[in-house]
Amino acid sequence: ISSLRKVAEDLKIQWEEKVPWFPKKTGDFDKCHHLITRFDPNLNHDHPVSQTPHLKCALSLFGDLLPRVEYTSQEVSTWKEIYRKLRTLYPTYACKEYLDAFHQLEEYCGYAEDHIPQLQEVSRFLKERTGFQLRPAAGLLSTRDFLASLAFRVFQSTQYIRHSSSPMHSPEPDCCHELLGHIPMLTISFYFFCPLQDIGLASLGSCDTDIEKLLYWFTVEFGLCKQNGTIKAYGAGLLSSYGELMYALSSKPEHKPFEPEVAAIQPYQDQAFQPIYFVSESLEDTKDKLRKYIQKIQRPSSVHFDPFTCRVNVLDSV
Ligand code: TIH
Ligand code: FE2
Repeated sequence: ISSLRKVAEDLKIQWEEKVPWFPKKTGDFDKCHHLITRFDPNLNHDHPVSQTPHLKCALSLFGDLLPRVEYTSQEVSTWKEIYRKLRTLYPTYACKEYLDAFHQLEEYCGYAEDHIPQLQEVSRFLKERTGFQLRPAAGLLSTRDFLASLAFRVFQSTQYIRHSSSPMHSPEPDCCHELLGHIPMLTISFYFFCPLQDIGLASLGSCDTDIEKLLYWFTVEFGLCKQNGTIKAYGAGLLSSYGELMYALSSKPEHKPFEPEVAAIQPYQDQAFQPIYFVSESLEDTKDKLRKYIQKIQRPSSVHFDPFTCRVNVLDSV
């Protein structure tokens, strides 16, 4: 028996050496907030990350404990400018599901041009709709840390706002991007609830190259789809940037049909607009292709999310 125990011990050690660490419960997220800083906040004072007061977020906080932020009147006016402009564009540029969700948020969740919704009120609304919860993030997270939280239906969101000099586009996420880009899509259960969590589960313990191929960028962030014969946006990175939204749906960039294998290896341009966008036949088409693609990915082990305990269980090692 002791030699069997030794074999099991050795196998466990081998597995742990090969498979990168990943969170098994939401309390583990305190180890999942590695930031990617492309600009040095000390040198670049215009960059949103340099606006430190909002960055001191208390970790481990969820739901009703999410910290509230007092936005300055200048910040609210930046929000207002972005909100007004995007609101006029959505009927033409956003997919129908987004538009419906956005109107619901205006009606039931305090979305308005004079008010930057607090993560706390939005998280409560989301939890009722799709079981997603928000957690504050201090900036652009590593893809690994960001995707890991999706496995638990937790969406890590920034709370600070972009600088007033660049309302039409921000190279990194800010609260306009989270609230206007992601949140409406996160309320649509039939579409995003499953594929998004599947992407998260597929990321757990995967190597860096596989993580980059999980299709996140050209669907969740920059996805386009056809609706009634025209192309509409469903990607959050487009729906929060009026500069890129108008550009993506103009004739300037290249539009390619959405094929997971092709989109998965397309490099994501992290400083400017994308030169290429992928267009699916419909939102259903995106969802089906995405799920099939994710299911085919070889994983180091199978993982299962237990909704009662909110834990991820590792089922076996391949
Ligand atoms: N470019 C988006 C915006 O201006 O709202 C923000 C980001 C999307 C994806 C990465 S950063
Ligand atoms: Fe995003």
